Amino acid sequence: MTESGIKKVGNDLVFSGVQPTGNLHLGNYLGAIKNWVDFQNSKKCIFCIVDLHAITASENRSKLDDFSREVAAAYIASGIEPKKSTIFVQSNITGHSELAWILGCHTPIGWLNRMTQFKDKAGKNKEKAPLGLYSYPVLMAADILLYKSNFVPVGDDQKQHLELCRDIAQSFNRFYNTDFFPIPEPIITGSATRVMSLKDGKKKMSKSDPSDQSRINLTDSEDQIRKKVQKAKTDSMPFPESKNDLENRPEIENLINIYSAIGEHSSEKIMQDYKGKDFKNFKEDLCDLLISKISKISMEIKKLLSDQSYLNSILSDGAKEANELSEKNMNEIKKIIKFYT
Ligand code: AQP
Repeated sequence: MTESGIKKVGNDLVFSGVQPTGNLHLGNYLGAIKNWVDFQNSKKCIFCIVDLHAITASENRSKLDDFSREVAAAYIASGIEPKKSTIFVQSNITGHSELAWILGCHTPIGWLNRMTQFKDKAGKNKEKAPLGLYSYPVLMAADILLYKSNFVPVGDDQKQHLELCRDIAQSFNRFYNTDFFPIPEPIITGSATRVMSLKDGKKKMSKSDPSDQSRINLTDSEDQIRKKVQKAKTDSMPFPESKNDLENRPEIENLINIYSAIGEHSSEKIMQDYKGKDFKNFKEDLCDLLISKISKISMEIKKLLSDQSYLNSILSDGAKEANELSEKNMNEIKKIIKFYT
């Protein structure tokens, strides 16, 4: 049984993904990729590059092949080992879109209408938003359920989509009176599950923010990291001493959370260490920490990107592995539905 008391089926399998939309940032790393690494030694892991999701926004529809290799390089540079984990590009496996259609038939429109990411991304132009953006969470459910995944490590922004995925899996299982799909558990861990913009602590750090100053990219140079952290918004109040002092200070809380996640110290310890000092000291130490972690990743990404044939071979092997499992599961799903074969 799982924590939620639901019977566990599936292979103890971990699944997650990132869109190939360029500029992977500290939020993607701390909220997602960093947390994937530890699973590799104990569970079967599948890490996807979700290009079908990327094309839901017109501005992301270019350089998908280069950006896919960039994400693969970022995975490997962050510690994902192709020998232990399956790394592949979503559009290489037809099962994702096939299952998305099937699951869409088990998803009431009312459930999709509650999705806040669609509301945020479509904005006032809802009528002109593409159907793909609206049904994005159904495709995400298909990504996860196609492999009968049990655990999905993601950032906090994906929590609602994961809850929907669980509802969709249960809706299918109930309708066909089966326990075929596991009910996947979201894994949202670490002290930086939602990294915020360096310029506005109420906004999520995001690739699509027009200001590059709002985020630390995994490919930023030491100099860029230093400048961005030094310019990151703070305030004129003293360094906080306890959690109570963080109230209404989202920018400070964000920087402390980043320090905590990168340096692996509790936020309480950080506040004790810096109380009474000014933000300059804290920011200098934060820069050193970030540079020691991110620069290594950044250098490794550059090295990997200079060997495209290596990256292509990882993605081709990964697609073969993913396809084997996808075909097996799709055949069983078709039998459950009683499609003519
Ligand atoms: N700011 C964040 N803090 C913590 N985790 C984050 N993630 C994204 N932003 C943060 C996590 O990264 C994984 C992959 O995300 P994605 O590439 O699929 O796209 P996203 O969540 O839409 O990321 P962006 O940067 O905000 O992209 P745009 O600007 O294109 O919408 C997910 O696990 C996500 O939770």
